[in-house]
Amino acid sequence: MSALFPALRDRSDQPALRFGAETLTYEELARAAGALAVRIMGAGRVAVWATPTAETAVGVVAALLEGVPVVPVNPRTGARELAHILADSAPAVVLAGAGDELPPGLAELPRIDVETRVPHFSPLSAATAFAGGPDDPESPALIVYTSGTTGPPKGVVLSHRAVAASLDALEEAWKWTSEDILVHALPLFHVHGLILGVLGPLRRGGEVRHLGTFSVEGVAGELGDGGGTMLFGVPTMYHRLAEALPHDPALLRALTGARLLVSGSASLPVHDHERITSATGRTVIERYGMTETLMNTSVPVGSDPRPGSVGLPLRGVELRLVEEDGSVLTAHDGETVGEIEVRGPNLFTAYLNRPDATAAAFADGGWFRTGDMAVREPDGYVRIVGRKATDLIKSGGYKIGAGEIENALLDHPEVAEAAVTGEPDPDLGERIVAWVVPTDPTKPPKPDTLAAHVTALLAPHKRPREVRYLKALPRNDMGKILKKALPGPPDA
Ligand code: MCA
Ligand code: AMP
Repeated sequence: MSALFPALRDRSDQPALRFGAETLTYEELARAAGALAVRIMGAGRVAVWATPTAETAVGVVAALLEGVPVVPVNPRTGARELAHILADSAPAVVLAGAGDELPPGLAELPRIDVETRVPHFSPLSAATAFAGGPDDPESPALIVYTSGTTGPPKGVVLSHRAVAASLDALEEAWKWTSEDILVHALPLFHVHGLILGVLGPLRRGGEVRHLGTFSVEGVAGELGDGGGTMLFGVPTMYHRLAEALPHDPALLRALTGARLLVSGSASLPVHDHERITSATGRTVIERYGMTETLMNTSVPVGSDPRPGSVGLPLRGVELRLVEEDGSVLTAHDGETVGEIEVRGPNLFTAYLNRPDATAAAFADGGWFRTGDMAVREPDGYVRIVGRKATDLIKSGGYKIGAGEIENALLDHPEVAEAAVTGEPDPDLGERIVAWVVPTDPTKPPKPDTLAAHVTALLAPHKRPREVRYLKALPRNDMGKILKKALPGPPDA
């Protein structure tokens, strides 16, 4: 197939990556990634300790050049989640920054410290960097873990074909060029931050500037006058920007001066859209994607503002709405709700080691069932109205399964029964609420104790933000927990 990052061949001194004070030009990236690619030659899979650093970007690019599948690992991952990912994906090597301390499980693997400063090409590293990746577009590029309603996260196998197709469809929808400088602060172990946010600019031959962690000041400093032309963020980030806008003239200038503001991973509330547009005159463009499908739809650049809409299917993506019984909805009436199914070159290959789950995810004809419920407007625009599974929570743009948190809570000795729900939250979209029946009702576990317990086993973003105590969970005759019968929030 054609190279994923053709700009590496130009050996230019154009900036490719900037993480804080560290900048790598395309020439420097080609040298660093080429040298590393040679060192991982023949490795089955590599885990990348996905800190928000240039080392992560170099590690991932090297593996893609060499055709070695990458498993990005959340550097805040808890012990149980990490053990599952390692057992499931069986990486041969871990790539990390020189100073990174790795947790048990990863620390025992053969390790290569990623070097970002490599002064010369060797003949082999140059050949690898310029060859640009495996011949077979179906080769696995990345395995990204994503939560389901129950059980541990599933590894989504994404091919070189899927990555290239999705990024190229966005080139068209967003008029994305090598002139663009993308600013973001997204984590690098998911599709949004890593594939769109790092591989996207590199495929275009443009630049990515990563802020390390999200802050309003960081965004204000890098966009507009700072040179950044595009901003990618989850709705929680745009909500925080909307909150700050009325008293932050630097932010106002920055957002007004950017070419493109893109939100995704969850729906951006209309109120936040409106606050940003009325202050800046700019429209935030929403796009809709999923780990399994990469990007499906986007509001095209230059179209009229459509708050609440995720736009039109991207080039090459077929999208339909289906009813519960599988029949296809033909009405584009803005009212009839159906489940979104998609088909196209952007789709994943399989769930790793899970042929059952892979088969269940597809309807006849290769249509992937997204689980997202939507309507289509008469002009074809898609509006997402909800999700099929109530046990999937989107908090801060992260997808989190209620079941994995319930299992973690039940492992705490002071918890006798547990249920987890998502409740509306103005900042996070949804916040995780744990309903707990204490083992000893006179000594219930403290909320912080349970949050720390879930953080240690799973990840900080999966921790309950609130804990409510009950004498018993509502259950039906079969003993199944009736989440709908749980009382509302105290002030509801
Ligand atoms: C808090 N912290 C803790 C604990 N509590 N650490 C350990 N133990 C605890 N008990 C730390 C955190 O590690 C973090 O540190 C800080 O406190 C705040 O953490 P948190 O509360 O999680 O932050 P937040 O305010 O909730 O974060 C908001 C956020 C974040 C920045 C918007 O949710 C985020 O980055 N979301 C992006 C999600 C995303 O990329 N999703 C894409 C997947 P520190 O301050 O040092 O960080 S969806 C996708 O890919 C599809 C394809 C799509 O469509 O895009
Ligand atoms: P993930 O599994 O983490 O890749 O998250 C994918 C899910 O995020 C989708 O199935 C949607 O539910 C949600 N999502 C992504 N982008 C949007 C958006 N722009 N509007 C609403 N939901 C979105």
